[in-house]
Amino acid sequence: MLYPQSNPFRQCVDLSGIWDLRFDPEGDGIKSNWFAGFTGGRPAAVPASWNDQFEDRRDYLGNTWYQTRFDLPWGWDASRQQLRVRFNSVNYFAEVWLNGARLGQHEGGHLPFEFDVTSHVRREGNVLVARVEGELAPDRVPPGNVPSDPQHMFLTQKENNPPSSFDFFPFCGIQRPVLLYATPRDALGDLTVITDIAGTTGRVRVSVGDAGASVPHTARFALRGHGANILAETTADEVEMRVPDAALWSPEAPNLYDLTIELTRDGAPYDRYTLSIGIRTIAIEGDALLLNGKPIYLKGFGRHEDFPIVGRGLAPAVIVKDYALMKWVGANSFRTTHYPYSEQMMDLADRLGFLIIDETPAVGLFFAAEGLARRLELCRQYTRDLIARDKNHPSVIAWSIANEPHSWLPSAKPFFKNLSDLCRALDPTRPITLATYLGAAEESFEFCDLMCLNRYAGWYSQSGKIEEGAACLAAELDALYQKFRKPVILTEFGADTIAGFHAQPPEMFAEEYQAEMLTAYINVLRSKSFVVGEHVWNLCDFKTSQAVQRMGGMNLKGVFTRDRRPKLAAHRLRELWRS
Ligand code: BDP
Repeated sequence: MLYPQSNPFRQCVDLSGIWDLRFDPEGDGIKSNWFAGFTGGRPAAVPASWNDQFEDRRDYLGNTWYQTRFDLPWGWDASRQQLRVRFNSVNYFAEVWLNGARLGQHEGGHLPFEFDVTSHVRREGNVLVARVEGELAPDRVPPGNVPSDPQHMFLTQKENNPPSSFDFFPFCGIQRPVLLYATPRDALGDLTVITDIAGTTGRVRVSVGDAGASVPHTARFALRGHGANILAETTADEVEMRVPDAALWSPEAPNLYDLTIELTRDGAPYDRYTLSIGIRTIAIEGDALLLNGKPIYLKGFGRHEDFPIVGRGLAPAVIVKDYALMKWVGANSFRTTHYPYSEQMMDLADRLGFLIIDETPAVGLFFAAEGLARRLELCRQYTRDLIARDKNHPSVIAWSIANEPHSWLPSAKPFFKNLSDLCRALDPTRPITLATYLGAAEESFEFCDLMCLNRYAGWYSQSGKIEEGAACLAAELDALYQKFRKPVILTEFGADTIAGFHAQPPEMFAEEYQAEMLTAYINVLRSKSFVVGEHVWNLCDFKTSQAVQRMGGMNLKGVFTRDRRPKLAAHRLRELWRS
């Protein structure tokens, strides 16, 4: 799936702005034909979650209608172009109409979907309407409103408001831009780029998907950058380009090349697309994670797309700031906890040299029989869509197929075998992982190349006892490695911390406690040769459901506050990671 772009053959406009929004708790919209256009809406920002824009609907997750109007830009022509509307992310469910005609529906937040509108669009006065809802249900992914018994999960969800089975606020709405875009008929539909290194030569294999299916065409390729200008041409669907003395991509030198592909018919170009690519390899050998054949150690964070007022809405300035903060601390990586991040976040990782463990929205999964087939089908859809969207990013070094599944029932294992088989078939070039709290009891590590462990000894257990917590961690890491003999990343560890609260000797919730706990953990991790990375939970404080352990509806494990001010731990990590 190619991100829309503008060039002499393609055009794209962003429909973001102030839309009309109407809450519909009684479900009146369909019978009142709101899909053809409605009145009485209130102004609402797109992209943004709706929850924190208004005073009256913070916890409301139900039926909600959005509407905007647009005219086709000058020169666009539905009789010779293909026009589409693309939603980059709507949480959780969307049903969409254009000028009263139903375009379709989509389930699952955080991944893009689009509709061909060529036959519905008018030159002027188009009305685009979406019904959106984010109700929490056991057969959705991520699930919510899950019964609290051992068949389902371990902790009761009823004590959370809203009752999610995950620890972040279930923000709803059109959370990333909505794009209207035009391509030529028979346009290039997809590109897959796989890179390899032979000595000092970079090998770039490009396959073309869906190009000009109905007409004969020739594809011309140009790979440019770092002094290279390599050209190739083919009528087949694949080409390999060789780059002598390639400038490899790495966190220290995130070198990118521009790959331009042009489709021609009878010698004349009719479509063009340019993609930034990085030449690099990623592999696991023994206990090591290798980037470009050399061992690499991950230092970084789990994070959330979360900011006051916009909720989970795309906020480009926050993305830029978060990268600046991560660089300042000395991080080189992060995991997209617990759902795919925006395309803009991914593009900047390529440019700035961050390594990403790219996670699907499969958080809080449980394996009781009811709804299981549906949850698996959704996870398969997310895996396919995530790989289709992110496969060409050099920054993506692994796929995470779940976070903290409640996987003690026997049905968990076939579930993850199924998902990891799918993932490997779609992308044999990247390691597969999942993040667990079960430790060595996580049977599905059998299907993974890398093991991600989340640990809070010294916080939820061994509370107030940092040294005992660290000893516990050391023993668990050893047990895990003994059982599976695969490299480990500690993908979560941390402590809730109230900025400005101090205690000496360190006490839970004080800035000193967080700094000391992270330090003790890092000392343990550095003593284990099979550990290949450490991701602190979390980069920033973030909003979650209200619960007794979540003061002010916040998870306070950030080393920065929600408005991005450093706690003591940020300075401590900076010392540890930059030295
Ligand atoms: C882990 C989850 C993460 C939570 C974290 C915590 O993976 O989403 O926010 O614990 O409790 O279990 O802070």
